Amino acid sequence: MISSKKALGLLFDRPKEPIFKEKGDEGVIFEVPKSFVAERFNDVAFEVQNRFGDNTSPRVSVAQGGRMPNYDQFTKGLDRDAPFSLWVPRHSKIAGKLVELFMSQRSVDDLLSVAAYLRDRINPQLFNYALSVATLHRKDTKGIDIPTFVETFPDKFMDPRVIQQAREDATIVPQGSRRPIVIPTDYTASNLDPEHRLWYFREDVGINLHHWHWHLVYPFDGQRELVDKDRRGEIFYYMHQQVMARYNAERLSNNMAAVDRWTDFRGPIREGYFPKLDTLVANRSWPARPDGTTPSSLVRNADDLRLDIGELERARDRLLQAVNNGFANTSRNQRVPLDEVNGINILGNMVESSILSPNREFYGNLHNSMHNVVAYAHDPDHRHLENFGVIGDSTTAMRDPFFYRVHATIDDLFQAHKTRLTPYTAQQLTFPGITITGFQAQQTQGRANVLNTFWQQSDINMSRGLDFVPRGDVFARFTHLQHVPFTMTISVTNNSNAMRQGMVRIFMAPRNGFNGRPMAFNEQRLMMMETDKFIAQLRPGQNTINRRSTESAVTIPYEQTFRNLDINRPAVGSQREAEYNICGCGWPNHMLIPKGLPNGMLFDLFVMISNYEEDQVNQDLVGQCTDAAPYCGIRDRQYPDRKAMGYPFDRVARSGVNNLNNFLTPNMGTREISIVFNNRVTQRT
Ligand code: CUO
Repeated sequence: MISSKKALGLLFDRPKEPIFKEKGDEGVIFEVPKSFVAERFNDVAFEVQNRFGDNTSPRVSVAQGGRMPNYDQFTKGLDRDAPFSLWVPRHSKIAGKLVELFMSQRSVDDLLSVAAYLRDRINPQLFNYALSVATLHRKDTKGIDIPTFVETFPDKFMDPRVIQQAREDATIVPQGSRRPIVIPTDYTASNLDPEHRLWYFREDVGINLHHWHWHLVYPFDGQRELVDKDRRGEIFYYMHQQVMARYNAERLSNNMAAVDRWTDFRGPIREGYFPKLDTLVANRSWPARPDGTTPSSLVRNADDLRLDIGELERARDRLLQAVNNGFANTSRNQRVPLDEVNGINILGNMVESSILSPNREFYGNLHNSMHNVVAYAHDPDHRHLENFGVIGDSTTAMRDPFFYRVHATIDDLFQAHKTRLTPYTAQQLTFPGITITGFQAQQTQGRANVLNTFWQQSDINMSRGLDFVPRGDVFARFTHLQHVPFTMTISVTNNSNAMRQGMVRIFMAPRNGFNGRPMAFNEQRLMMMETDKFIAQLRPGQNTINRRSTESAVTIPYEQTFRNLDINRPAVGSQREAEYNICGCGWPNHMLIPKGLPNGMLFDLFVMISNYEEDQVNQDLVGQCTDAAPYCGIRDRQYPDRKAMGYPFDRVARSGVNNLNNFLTPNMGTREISIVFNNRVTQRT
């Protein structure tokens, strides 16, 4: 018999296969009451179970229990085979209710019972989302294996031809003879589309997984205790701001212009996108958006979605007005100051918007509505019965070039607020007694301060998402950017007589801007990509800190992004195991640094050591998922840094500072580095 906790994790496996079909690689049999089996399988369920399971198959017995819901009432309006997105208001309401139902179960056994009952009756993506959110937030479900989304819904990440071939191989080719199926690298467009140069960023499986996971951790609607996380509005701003900084660095690496904000909500959208994805669940292709599509107001009764373009304009203007006033107004007309400490967090909740917005009626729902208007631009009144495009779903949104224009506009609003704040003084930035005397980055081989990037091919096991075909590994091989690992060495003098603790903050940004000239501070600060942050002990006198790129606090390693749960798996029952299974949010390490240029591209690497006593948040982190805190925060805990996210680059420079060098105080250092792109493909070993 296997535990209820393990069984819960298995409910994610092969989302369309019925509950009575064996689950997971071990072929676990769910023994469920007859009433759990969907009606159409009533006559065959137990015969099928006998056929597949033998006496040695592990079993889990699921009894009737828990609060059995009136699910068919609240899931009305989302068919089992429809695409699901949190940004469709009706869907997010349904999801909120389902999460609440899962959260309200009194025990893991009750949750298992309710989930097993519902699994074959409701939309599989809705089920996956709600059960993921519930297992991430319940105290008694820590450590449950939630398979990576790319394994259970591979259709959201890759060319349908790969999935078709995987099905064929799984059925025909014996296990030992299967070869990885290569996902083509340039299948969504040709070089005639200049935006296609960035396919490796937009269509990167790891980046899209990170984004999906981030939105799973930070719901904007539903129960208040799930939404109201420490600084959630600020982290919405910061994670997406960092995506923009990184995307712009990639654009520079491809000799492209900066992302253009979306300012005319009524004009044609220059950038088209043809995703070439199928939805396995809905048996439809994801809709495309031809170049020059003009967005219109949405009147989609089937989705309960009515949205005027004018609402976008009003929301943007009102938000900007609040920023310029320095306060927002609640629905009772009370002023909420947008100050240095809480302003960005409140504004983040207003812009997205989340239920924490001080006045959702007045300030609207700008971010989610922008996604929706673009997502339905090809069929705003549903006359063609088409669904949302990829930008309408957090799992796929980052594939669309227009995603970045939406977020450039959003970030502009946040920066309008940040620009109003008093610049940090040199005194605020200094850590008395601490001086950086040297700083460099070095690969194991080669010249100091030269970093190399190249292509790498890695494999993802798709077997958990290939419903209705025989079990066994089937790998898809995808190509992604990679870099040679490197080590940063920081030399620090501690001139005090005591041990000091420092918070080491590392960033990098391109040296030259889009006009080819060295950037002024206020331009370059927006392109600063956080690459690491960690605590260092500083003895009196000279100190040398070595830090490897694989240790970056911003990123998670490949195995964690793709949740290959069998590799590097910590010992059963160990503390690490509990953490290992649940940490899925985090920028993929293979995208830590930008691509650079074949002849080298100059970047400024930056380090600052601030006083950890001032930055520290006192909290117990034992057993928590702390792997990628800068972009993802820490589960159930406060953001582990008192400073504003993005510090010290979140504000404009003090007067007299016009470039990075003038900005430096003794506890900071910079180093010019070059990133060289090598156009070769290697395979992950
Ligand atoms: Cu993550 Cu627009 O928020 O996508």
